[in-house]
Amino acid sequence: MRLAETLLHALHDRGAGEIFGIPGDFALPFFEVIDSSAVLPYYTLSHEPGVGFAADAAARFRSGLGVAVVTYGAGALNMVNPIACAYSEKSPVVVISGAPGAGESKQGYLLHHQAKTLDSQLAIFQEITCDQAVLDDPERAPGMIDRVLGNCLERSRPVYIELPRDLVHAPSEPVRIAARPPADAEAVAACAEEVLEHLAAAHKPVVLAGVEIRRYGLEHKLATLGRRLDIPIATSFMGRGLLAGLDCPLIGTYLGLAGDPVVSAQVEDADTLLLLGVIVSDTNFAVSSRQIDLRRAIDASDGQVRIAHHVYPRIPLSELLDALIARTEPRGGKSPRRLVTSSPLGPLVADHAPIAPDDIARAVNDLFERHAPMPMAADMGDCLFTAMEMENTALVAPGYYATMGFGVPAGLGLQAASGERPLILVGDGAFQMTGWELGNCQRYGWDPIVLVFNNASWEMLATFQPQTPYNRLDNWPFHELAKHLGGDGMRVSTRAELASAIDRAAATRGRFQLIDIQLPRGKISQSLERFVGAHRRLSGI
Ligand code: TPW
Ligand code: MG
Repeated sequence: MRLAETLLHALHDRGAGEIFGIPGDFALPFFEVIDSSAVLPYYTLSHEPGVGFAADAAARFRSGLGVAVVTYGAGALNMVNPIACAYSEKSPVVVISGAPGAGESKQGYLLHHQAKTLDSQLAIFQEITCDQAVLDDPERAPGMIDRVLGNCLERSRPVYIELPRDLVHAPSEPVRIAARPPADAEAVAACAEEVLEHLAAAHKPVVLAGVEIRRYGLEHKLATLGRRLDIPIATSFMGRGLLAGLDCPLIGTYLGLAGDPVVSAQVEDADTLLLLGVIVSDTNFAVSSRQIDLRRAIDASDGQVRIAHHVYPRIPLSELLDALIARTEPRGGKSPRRLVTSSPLGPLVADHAPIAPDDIARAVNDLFERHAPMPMAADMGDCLFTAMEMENTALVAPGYYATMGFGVPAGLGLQAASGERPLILVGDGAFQMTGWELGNCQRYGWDPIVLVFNNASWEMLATFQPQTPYNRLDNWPFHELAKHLGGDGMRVSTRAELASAIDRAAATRGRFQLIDIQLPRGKISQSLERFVGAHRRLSGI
């Protein structure tokens, strides 16, 4: 086998489903093997940030590996922001960068795409990946690939692999997946028993579920545990979309003062809060009305469990859930609590009034009711806060790292990975960053529905500083651009136009459907309104 094939088969055997990439001369030999070996399908996009976001969304959707292949320097360094996002939001993306060959690097002159030294790129990615391998020795390469991919999945963080272009065809052994040391069963049992003791002693326990539940494919296990314990489950902001469609006592998404007050009160009043795979970040907790005392919480994340002042190391979340389920009894009948929200929006009124962001949530909820729910990708901006008012369905979004530019390429990654038609929510500012990637849909037959929240503004920022000129944008005609990119575009300004455009988009398959939704400047969703208000009050901005 050639080294490149060894790598491709290892990715496939570890569950990768496709590759996203952009070639360059240092990556061309590898691309040639990607194409001719046909081990994994591949999709090229237009700009490396899109490649990184698409691979990240595929990883999030699949609860497994996403793969991004780029060239050295100009290509790989263009992915620093998406991979930093994947690192902080725990998405297992494998970055594979072509690299100069061993001979070239010894010639003594600077090579194109070289930043400072030939190892600068590796050093930069060391900061934003959990493991790295430079495959400069075909004999050691299979072992390194196994270690790196194993760590990627175990830690659910990105990894970095550099493939020198002169070794792509070097003969190599296949990767043998080495057994990893199992967790200490006694430690897992002791930990599970202590968790159950705390829950049994509590009067008002609540489970807060975070992204690791999705990353490790544990939604069904959590639903089972939730039914058995009959403890209310809220998701974190990042965990929105978890448990969609499963029977369990889900109460909604916790967002402190910015969220549903019923859910916030329940989480903040809990006498024992069990955090399962939650990224404890300011987007969730800095907007709490009462500071949650994390010392009174049980925090299972990053492969360990912290209870008050002691830590059980090396407790994988999956094994903890197994141990908890094994120590609880099934309950008869359906789960007693259902998803509750204190302020259901109700259906869209299709009149001639201008559109507000909440109307978009109403229109989407109506669509999901008529058709099945669709997987969603949201960008940063009011579109993400509006998504909190939409039905709980599979959602990928940068809720913690909060980078713009995620939505459109992530939606493409969702469609490639799931085969389902996604719904993309994106602001006009974010669309200006990566919206062009829609031009790649026609080649691959992707047909997302794209809702552009077009307020001609960086509105989230304008909300903090309403008087300043620099947060105002021009009103770009995105609907007109759509047809040149191979899709259909519609511009809507009233609620009646929005309703009929969504119907038309849903009925038209095979081409992406972009709806340029004209929103008055200054009109934001209920969720963002509360979020900004809470931030102002608590941070003094
Ligand atoms: C890569 C900072 C956070 S929100 C925002 C900016 C510039 C405005 C978003 O405008 P958009 O949405 O997309 O029109 P909306 O609803 O607010 O009008 N650069 C990056 N990421 C972030 N988060 C910023 C800047 C920012
Ligand atoms: Mg905007």
